[in-house]
Amino acid sequence: NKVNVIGLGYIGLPTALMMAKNGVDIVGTDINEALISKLANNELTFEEKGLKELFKDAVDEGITFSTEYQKTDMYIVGVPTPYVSDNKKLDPTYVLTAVESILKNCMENTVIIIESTIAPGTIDKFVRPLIKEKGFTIGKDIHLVHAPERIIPGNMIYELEYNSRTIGADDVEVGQKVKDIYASFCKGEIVLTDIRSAEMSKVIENTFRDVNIAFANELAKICRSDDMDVYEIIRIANKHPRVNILQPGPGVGGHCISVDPWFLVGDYPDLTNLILSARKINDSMPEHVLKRLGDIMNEHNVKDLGRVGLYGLAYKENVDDTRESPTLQLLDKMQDNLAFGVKVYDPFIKEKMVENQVFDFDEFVDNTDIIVIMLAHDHLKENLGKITDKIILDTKNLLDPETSYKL
Ligand code: SAJ
Repeated sequence: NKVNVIGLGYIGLPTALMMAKNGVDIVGTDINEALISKLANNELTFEEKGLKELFKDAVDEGITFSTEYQKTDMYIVGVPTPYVSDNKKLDPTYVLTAVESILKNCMENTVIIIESTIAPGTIDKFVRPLIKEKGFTIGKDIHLVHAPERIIPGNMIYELEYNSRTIGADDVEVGQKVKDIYASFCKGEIVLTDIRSAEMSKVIENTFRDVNIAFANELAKICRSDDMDVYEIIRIANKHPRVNILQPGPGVGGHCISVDPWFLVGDYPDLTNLILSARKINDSMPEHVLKRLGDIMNEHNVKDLGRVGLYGLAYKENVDDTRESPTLQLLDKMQDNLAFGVKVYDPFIKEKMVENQVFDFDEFVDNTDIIVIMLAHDHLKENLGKITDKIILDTKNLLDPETSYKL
């Protein structure tokens, strides 16, 4: 049977391609006409290791793309799940719009699989009432499944194939049927559970990482306050068989780790002291970088922010996604505190997003005295020789401590 994948962004597209490559009959649907015409012209919409090859294989296997929802009995929904900026609660609009459109098109006995990350309870609170309101019976006309994605940008294709997955379903038989489809490409363990457990486990996975990064970031601040080398200290502590501290950095970006913990804080405000603190620590890192930069500018008597360059605009290494990027957060803070003019360069970002963005690396280097390494893209590792004579604030511990300032 045919599967209609709804939403062809960072998650929906690789998933659709991977399924198609492995023999599932797939139509990818997105309401964005420009995106569909690009895909139909064999053009990709973002960069990701191995995506081009996978795309070619999927096209050879017959994947098609459309702006229309298909008439079928299985849908996978991978649409954005943003949060409302003031209360940080999930905004389920895109998911609900997709489900509503499915209901207008679907055949009998339809399975709707939601892959988008959603706040625990979203299916009970929003999706079930919508389906009932439209006159369908859940468990008879419509079967609901939550199969949250787990792939990491930068290594998505590999992780699609090898990660374990969770399938939350109301009905074990339906869960098993969906599991068989995912097993067409997924070599990891596929765990069957109920929908709420699937929602919650996905959100706590990202929360776990956020809390652990916050621990590393707090250590960086403690060590800075007393002039200790946090990287050396973490390296030594991690020799302990049960200690595995993550790396401090200029902030936590991306649309997952910096967002999902808020769903828990929003719904359980009295029970989330640790999770809220972690969010605050990670969100404070751009400010910490800014303070470090101010100190370094004073020390070297650099007064003109126009001579400062930020290397990196994406949210992390070797991706072209800028959502919740620490550099964007830093620039926001700068506008409040200091005169503007700082230069920004990122080899992955080819369109203008911020003031004073430079598109040529040599030009960026030639016009700056202080460079803040916000990201350690492979591109920078290959070009380190070009920045050796600069004053460098290295938030990613790429360089020798003798030749650079650290967080
Ligand atoms: N970061 C640090 N220090 C670290 C590790 C990461 O500061 O030691 C920063 C990164 O620079 C970045 C942010 O954290 O700004 C998040 O990056 P990430 O690589 O940890 O994770 P994401 O957001 O790209 O992907 C996460 C993954 N979740 C987990 O590892 C638990 C991925 O598996 C999920 O599929 C994805 O969220 C998602 O879509 O939910």
